[in-house]
Amino acid sequence: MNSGRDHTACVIGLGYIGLPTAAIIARAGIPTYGVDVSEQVVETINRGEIHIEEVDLDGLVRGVVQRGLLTAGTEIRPADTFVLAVPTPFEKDGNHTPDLTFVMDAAARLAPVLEPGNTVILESTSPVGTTEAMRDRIAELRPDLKLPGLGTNGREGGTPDIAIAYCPERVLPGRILVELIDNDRSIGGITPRCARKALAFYKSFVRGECVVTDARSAEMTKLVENAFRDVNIAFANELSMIADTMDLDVWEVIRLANRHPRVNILQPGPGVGGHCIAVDPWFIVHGAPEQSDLIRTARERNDAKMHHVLDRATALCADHPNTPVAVYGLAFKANIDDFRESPARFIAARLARRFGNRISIVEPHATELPREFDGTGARLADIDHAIESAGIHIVLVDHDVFRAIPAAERGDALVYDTRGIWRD
Ligand code: SAJ
Repeated sequence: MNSGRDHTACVIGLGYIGLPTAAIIARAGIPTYGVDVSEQVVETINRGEIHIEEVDLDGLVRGVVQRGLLTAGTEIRPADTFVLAVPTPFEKDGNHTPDLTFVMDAAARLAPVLEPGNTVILESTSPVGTTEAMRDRIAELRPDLKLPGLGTNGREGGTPDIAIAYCPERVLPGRILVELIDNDRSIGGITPRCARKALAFYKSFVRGECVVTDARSAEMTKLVENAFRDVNIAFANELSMIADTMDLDVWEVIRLANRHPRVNILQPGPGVGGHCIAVDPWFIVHGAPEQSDLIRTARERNDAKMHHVLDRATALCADHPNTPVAVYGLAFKANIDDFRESPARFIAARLARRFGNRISIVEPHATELPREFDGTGARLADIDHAIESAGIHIVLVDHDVFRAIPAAERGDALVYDTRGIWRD
């Protein structure tokens, strides 16, 4: 692919993945147009500003907008390569059924602007078969185009007009800009030719190795990566619950076990949060419910850990009436300001509702408490105040600033440390 001015990209969905991706493509010199349904998001980006927090993203977006390489709008426009980075949540049926509405809607809005020679890439985490379903939706709306993997589509042989591929991202929040460039990528074409076209596109801004495969394998790879991590965290969380009943220090046991050359146990915590690891394994379970016992059980164990922590924290507070309690952390993991889908936030809010003004929440990444704390009497406190005033400390997030609190400062207060950061 020619990454010069004659090639253009259109990124659909300007969220946590779409915006950084659009900015990186633009920085590679490819004029990029970003599309989002939110007018506010579009206006913010066109001013050179950002609506999400991510390390170094502000400067990057400002730069590419100023240079005219990134613009945003609410309507899809013609381009050479389209990248779809829209959400794939669950349906609201309580059964963890994948909701593909955003992908299919984006495909339907994209179909009218497609021209022969275009490449369409789905990046959203998706159940196996979604890329083909997206292709089928486009085929319905554009019978004039020859799409890949559909035989001759009523015509004689020849090369498909459009290339379609699935290429998942695998970036870690807080390191998105680095990992977008340095991580290896799976490039899954509906046909090998589709993979080749998508490969050429990613090669223009990815330094990691781009490994070519088929679309269904690439879809499953993404789900498997996060299910692998979920199962391994579930193992650590289950160990921690076993250790609690046996009165063992789980971190000591893990530290020792991990000295085995082929053992690498992850860290227990108050449950698994975020928008990926707690969600994606269900896409596998939904696709093969009879065969995915282990993956489903791991999910359930990680959710159970959150309730286990809540029960123990509640008992600790109830057993020591009138003792002020400091709860450390609301984020879904260390050193980020993302409080969505966070077990810490769930546990803290339940404690606040039960114990009211005894509870101080310490969260350096928050300027105010989320709405569910309204009326509970709980308040946001700084670290110094919490350490000096609380008789019970409950650690839910392993932010570095919490890790750095020396044992001497905590005195003889009671500690429930779900992250194992205060073991000194
Ligand atoms: N956690 C533990 N113990 C651990 C590791 C993590 O309790 O030893 C918890 C964290 O506290 C957090 C949750 O798991 O609540 C998820 O955190 P994470 O750092 O494992 O992952 P995410 O959700 O930030 O990002 C994951 C990554 N996937 C893998 O590492 C396989 C990332 O590479 C993916 O791109 C991302 O999901 C995604 O978008 O799918």
